[in-house]
Amino acid sequence: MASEDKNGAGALPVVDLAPFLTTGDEDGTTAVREACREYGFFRVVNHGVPPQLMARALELSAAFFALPDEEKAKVRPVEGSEAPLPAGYARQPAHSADKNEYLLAFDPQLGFNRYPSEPSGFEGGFLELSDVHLLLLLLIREELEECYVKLTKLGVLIQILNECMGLQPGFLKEYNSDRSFDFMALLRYFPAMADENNGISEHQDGNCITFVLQDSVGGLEVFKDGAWVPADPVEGTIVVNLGDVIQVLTNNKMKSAMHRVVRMPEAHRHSLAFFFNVHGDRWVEPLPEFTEKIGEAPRYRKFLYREYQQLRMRNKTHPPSRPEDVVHITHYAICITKRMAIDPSNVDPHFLRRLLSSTEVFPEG
Ligand SMILES: O=C(O)CCC(=O)C(=O)O
Repeated sequence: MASEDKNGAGALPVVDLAPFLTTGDEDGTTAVREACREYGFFRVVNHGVPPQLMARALELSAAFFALPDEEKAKVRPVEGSEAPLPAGYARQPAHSADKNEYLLAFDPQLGFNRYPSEPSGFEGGFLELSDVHLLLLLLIREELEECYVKLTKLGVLIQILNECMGLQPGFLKEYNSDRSFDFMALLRYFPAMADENNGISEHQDGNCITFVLQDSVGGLEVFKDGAWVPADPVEGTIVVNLGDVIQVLTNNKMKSAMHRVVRMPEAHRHSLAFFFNVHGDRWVEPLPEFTEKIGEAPRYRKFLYREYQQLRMRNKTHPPSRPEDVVHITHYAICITKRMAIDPSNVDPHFLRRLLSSTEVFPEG
């Protein structure tokens, strides 16, 4: 069973993966199904990623972001790289509502990743950095790559989801067998200002499932039943949320969870998000199990994952000035026009806003 957090630290359901990871036990499936129905967000324990490794990855990330800007600039993405998204360091544009900086990394075997090397001045011994800081930098590649490998393994959750969705055994594993579009983002959020505290605006992730590691600062929030619920840090646990691909495949039976990050006063927050994706050449559309086989109309037209991922990245690198120009999954929504009485007080305002900003509207049938 999915249990609730007992310490009041963010009321996310907690799923113990030990039974599933050790024996392939059904319990994992039941707990995930309950958690997905409730929130689309849950916390996993006994997930196979050693807590010490998680802590070190976050420390190293903090050490990286604490480097002077000119050092971070040395690992900016390489122009013309064939990485699915720009691998390396970036900072949100000044006019973006989001106030954070990040480092994107792909599967280490693909050779796209950029890591800091010796800071300038190393040879001359004129470093302003502490020895601890230097040591962390020398370890960063190895530790982050180990973390990447472990988080990729946690992608086994896709098999639990397959079961929860009632699909043919092995369907999602086969559909989603290529790992070259997965990526990991190290994030640093700046301290809140007196009058402004947005870290990442409310959004749903565009991928399949996301795994989030966070330091002790807090600020991640999940939208549920019309309110923002904190997903506070709990040491050693990983927060998991469903993304748009699962929402589309299930024709909205499972929801891509709405979330945001609020910045805290006087503290930088560090997190590490691993985005378990599908390959860019995959077509994504509602599966027959959630449409024709149950007599329901598809709520999305089919799209190539690569296209959606690029559009989403553009939201980040070139944030549109009008909120209605930000691309969400509603970009592919088929608007089912039925005459119905809507009580505005019962409509989720986020859903309504996205629906109205959808650029493609199709009549039913
Ligand atoms: O920093 C976090 O906790 C979440 C990050 C996130 O939502 C994102 O990168 O899409």
